[in-house]
Amino acid sequence: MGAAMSAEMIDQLNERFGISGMAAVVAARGGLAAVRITSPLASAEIYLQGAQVTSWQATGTAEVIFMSEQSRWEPGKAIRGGIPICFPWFGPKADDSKAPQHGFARTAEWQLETIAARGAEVVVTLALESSAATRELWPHEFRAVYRVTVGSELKLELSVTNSGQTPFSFEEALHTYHAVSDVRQVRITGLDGLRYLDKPDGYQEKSQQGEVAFTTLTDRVYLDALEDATIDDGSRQIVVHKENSHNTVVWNPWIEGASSLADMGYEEWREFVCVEACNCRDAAITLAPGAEHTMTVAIRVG
Ligand code: TA6
Repeated sequence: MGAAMSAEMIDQLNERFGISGMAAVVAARGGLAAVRITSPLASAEIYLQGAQVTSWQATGTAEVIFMSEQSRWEPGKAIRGGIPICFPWFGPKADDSKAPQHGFARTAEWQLETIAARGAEVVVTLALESSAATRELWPHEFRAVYRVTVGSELKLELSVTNSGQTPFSFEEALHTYHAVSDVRQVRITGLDGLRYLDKPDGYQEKSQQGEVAFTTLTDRVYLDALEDATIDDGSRQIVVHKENSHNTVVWNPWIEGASSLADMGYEEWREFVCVEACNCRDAAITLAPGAEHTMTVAIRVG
């Protein structure tokens, strides 16, 4: 899924959607089309492939989003880092081991619908609709709209509508790689007392005691996780606020996990922690025909 867009098509998108001095559509890494935002409040970058945010930096702060130096920048290949959109399933597809992990949204070419300046903020809207290619993997009619608001905070709204005639259930995640100085110094608060499924331990259900710290491969699905999570790496705090998201996934591959990832540098495992707004497993969303669901994330530097 996804083919490189020609330089001419990118120029046409820039002519149509660009906002002088605020937003431009450019040929970015690997020649892939991206929206580059330089507003008074923040800078950001969003690839049309996967509608993937790959950078957000509020003015006066350091980059908040981690990107791997080894990421591939090829059509149809998942970008390593940023904020991958996992949809319509999370992790491996339950009934098809050959299907792409985390669904097809993050490797699909999303349609740029609007770029709008709202005061000093910039709002970018992208859409993905069911097609012959998506139906081969998932036999449902849908329209997904992703609204990214770039300002002194980063706001992400993923809306899914059932545009078909039969109900369907889906999983979703905004799989954010947050940049940290050293994951071994990170503490995450806001998850205390929650039950979680511990993936490295066979998805055993456990209970979070106090703040989350990292000493090994960590891969957890927190249940009924409705409150803000705060990532503190000793030099700054990143606050992750969610709406309509029942799960929060926390992941760091540690050295052993990172060494098995071809698109992650040897030392990069220390430079990020994933804290992901998610609806998965028992919290999958079911939509009747015509119904819509919106999951929202707001990220700010504390
Ligand atoms: O969100 C955590 C996780 O599900 C991990 O199990 C790990 O697989 C990670 O996502 C990255 O997945 P990816 O397909 O991007 O390599």
